[in-house]
Amino acid sequence: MLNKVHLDRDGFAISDKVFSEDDITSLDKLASNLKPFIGMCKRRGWVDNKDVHLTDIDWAYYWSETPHDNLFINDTIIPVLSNICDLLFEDHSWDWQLTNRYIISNYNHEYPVYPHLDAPYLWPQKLEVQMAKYLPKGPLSVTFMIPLIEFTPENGATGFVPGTHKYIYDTSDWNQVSEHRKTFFNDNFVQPSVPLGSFSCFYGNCMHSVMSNRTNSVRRGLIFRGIREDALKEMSKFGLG
Ligand SMILES: O=C(O)CCC(=O)C(=O)O
Repeated sequence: MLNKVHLDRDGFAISDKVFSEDDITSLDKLASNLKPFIGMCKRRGWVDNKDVHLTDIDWAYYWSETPHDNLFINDTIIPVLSNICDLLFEDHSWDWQLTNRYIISNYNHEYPVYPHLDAPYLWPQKLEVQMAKYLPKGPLSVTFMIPLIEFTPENGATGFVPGTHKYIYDTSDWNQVSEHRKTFFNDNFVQPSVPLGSFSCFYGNCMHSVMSNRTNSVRRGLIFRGIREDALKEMSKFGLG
C-alpha cells in the first residue's frame, strides 16, 4: 500500500489507491461547509480565530477543524493510517495529535511558499524546544494528507524537498534564516500528484510547504499526524499542542 523504501529514502511517499472515490467526494462536499479556523489571507497575511469575520476573508488557504463524528473518517480512514503508524514507529508507542486534525482548503493564489517541519520537530512559539536533538533516534512524527480532490502541481499539491528528513536542524534561528530556507526550498522541491483515493505520508522532519493553486477549484485535504509517545509527553510538559 505504501512503499517504505521510498518513504525512508525521500521522507515522503504516495500510497496506492485505498479509499473509495465516492466516499472521498462526499467528504469534500461536507468539508466545503466547514468554517475556517486559522489560515493565510491573500492580502493581510496570517489570520487566526481571534479575528472576527473569518468568513469574509480573502483566503489563500485555511485550516478547518475536522468533524469528530464522521463514520468514513473514524471507521475507514483512521484504521488504515493507524496500521501504517504501527509499522513506522516499530516498537515505540504513539498516538494521534488530537489538537491537529485539520482539513486544509487551498484557494486560487500565488502566495510565497512557507517551507517548514511539522510537530514535534518545530515549535514556532518555542523555538528552543528541539526534541530531535535529545530524544532517542527514529521518526518522531508521521503526517498523512488525504486529498479530497486529486492533488496536482497546478492546484497546489504539497511540495517536498526529498531527503531533508535525514538531517537534524537547529531551529533556534528559524526566523532569521527564513529567506535562505525559501531559496533552498524553491531550488529543490518536487510536487508529486496524489490521485483521489490515495494519500501522501511524510515524516514530520521532511521539509514541505503549502503551494500555489493556479486553478479555480478549491484543493482540500484531510490532515492527520501520528506522534511518538515520548514526544507527546514532552509536548505536554512544555504545554505544546
Ligand atoms: O496543504 C498542504 O499541501 C500542506 C499543508 C501543511 O504543510 C501543513 O498543514 O502543515
